[in-house]
Amino acid sequence: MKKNFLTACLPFLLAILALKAFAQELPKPTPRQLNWQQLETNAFLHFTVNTFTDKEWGDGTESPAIFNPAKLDARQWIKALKEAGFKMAIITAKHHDGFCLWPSKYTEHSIKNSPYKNGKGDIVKEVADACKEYGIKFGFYLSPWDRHETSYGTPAYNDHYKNQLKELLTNYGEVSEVWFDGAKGENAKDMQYDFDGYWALVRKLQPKAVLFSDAGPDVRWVGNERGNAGETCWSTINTEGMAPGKADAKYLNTGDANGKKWIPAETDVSIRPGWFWHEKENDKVRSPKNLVNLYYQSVGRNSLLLLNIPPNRDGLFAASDIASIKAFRKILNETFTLNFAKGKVPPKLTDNHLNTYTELKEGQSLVIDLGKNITIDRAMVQENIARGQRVEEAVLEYHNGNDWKKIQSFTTVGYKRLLRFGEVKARKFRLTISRSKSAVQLAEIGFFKASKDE
Ligand code: FUL
Repeated sequence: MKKNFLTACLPFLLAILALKAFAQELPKPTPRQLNWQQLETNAFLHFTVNTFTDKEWGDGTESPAIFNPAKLDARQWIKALKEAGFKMAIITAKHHDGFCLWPSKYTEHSIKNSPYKNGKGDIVKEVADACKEYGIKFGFYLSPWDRHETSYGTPAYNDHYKNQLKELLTNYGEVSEVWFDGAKGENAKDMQYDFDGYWALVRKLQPKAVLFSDAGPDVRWVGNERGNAGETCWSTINTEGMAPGKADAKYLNTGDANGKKWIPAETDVSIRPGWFWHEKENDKVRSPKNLVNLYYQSVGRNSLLLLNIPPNRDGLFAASDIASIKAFRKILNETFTLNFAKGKVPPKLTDNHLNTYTELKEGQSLVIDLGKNITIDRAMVQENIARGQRVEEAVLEYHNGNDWKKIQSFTTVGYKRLLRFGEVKARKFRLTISRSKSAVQLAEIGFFKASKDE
């Protein structure tokens, strides 16, 4: 009798166990999200009629005749980006003013009615070709909000938008990211965008491209335009009730430890106060040091830095902007090339591969003995995010000969956590996982001394 009862219960017990295991499964990135995250620094290119009218938002009444970047050289932009270590360039193919940088068949409000190359130009193509030539990825921004198009505000606009999307997805080779801006202004407030339809089109025509909008589907907004990812930054969120233009910026900034979807944060910020080039902002270009700070606040907090460098009226990057991004990369290289942990920890922890890792359970520590006293002021920790994000809290300490002393405690790690602290001279360091969702897959660890220019 007793045996029969147990036999009868067994399938239920197994089902409960299986359900529990399923419930604890952590969200994980898709291969395209995983590749995207590891790019670390991408570039935004804001360029349209605004560059010539000195505005940030055009109203759609601008004449294409004003758009004449006579010396335009997209190779100059992309070469500078490549040399400064950027991995992708995203061009504003159409901003809110509706002016198209490519000769779209579906509107007259484009470069084809501009003096630029006598109406025969195609700046999207010039950028895509330059990206191919220099070996960086290509993406585009196509503003859903359109202040010029007459069908805007009616269901027909969705077809118009999809037609334009299709042109961009089919005529320019591989596309790695499509940016769907949530900004939507006063004209036709009740315009219902068919985002599901837009996204399905990208999936069909460019399956490797990640889709950005406020709350995903692949990549989310970081919640501000100051270049500041949350001190705690989860790659997971819940998206119920959110849509482009309707998302809680604070929530997006930190993500959600209990989020069910993997949608990492992208930190978009401009090298100048505005997104577009303005003469009066020529002396307000962020310094290399300032850009390095942005890197720590974005990449160093489990996000990706999308830095905007706006071409000027000649159609060139200003020399000041190029100098700044180059010096920025030089500082990063100087700081991060020599990892003092290399050779002192299992090789898999310094091999630059996320999928080779050491497991650390909650409460466990890794002691790193550098063999002699070394002065450091930067540290790096990375998780194998292919299996989800697990660290909730951790602490880095050094041994002063008698005791362990705290350097810094921190929360999330995810793809990368960078720590900055005053110089510490020690031989032994200790990383402890104080709290974690499940056993942490520690992929990389690094100890560095910052470049003197930082
Ligand atoms: C915002 C836009 O309104 C700005 O002009 C800029 O394009 C920025 C990246 O997104 O929503």
